[in-house]
Amino acid sequence: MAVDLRLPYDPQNIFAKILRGEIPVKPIYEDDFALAFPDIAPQAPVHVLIIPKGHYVSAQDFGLHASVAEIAGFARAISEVAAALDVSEKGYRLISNAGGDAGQEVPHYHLHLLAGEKLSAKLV
Ligand code: DGP
Repeated sequence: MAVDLRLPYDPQNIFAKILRGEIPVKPIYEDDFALAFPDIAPQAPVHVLIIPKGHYVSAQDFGLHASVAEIAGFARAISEVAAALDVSEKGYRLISNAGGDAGQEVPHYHLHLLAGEKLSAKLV
């Protein structure tokens, strides 16, 4: 079911469980602000999810309520992930679905990083 952005953060969402280590993932990158791991249903040869460690429902929630340090740390982490994946030269796409019309399914802010081929116009 698509995310209702009016609802408060649900600590039982799947990415909160991943952050608590209750669901195992293969980390691509991790620091104080972010965790990156492969998407379970990849839409491109490289499809990685980048999530902040703080509890924010969406890009909107994160942008309005995260601290400047969290926002800066997350921005840095995105580039660290691209470097770790070695995709910055050929290019990559970042997507964040926010709310029902965008088809957001998991109510913890995340970026999809897609790469590894010439990407078609619509993905994720
Ligand atoms: P979105 O529609 O933007 O909310 O994308 C959520 C993504 O999360 C979707 O591409 C599939 C992925 N996903 C859902 N559950 C899991 C999981 O348990 N593990 C991993 N690695 N990815 C998941």
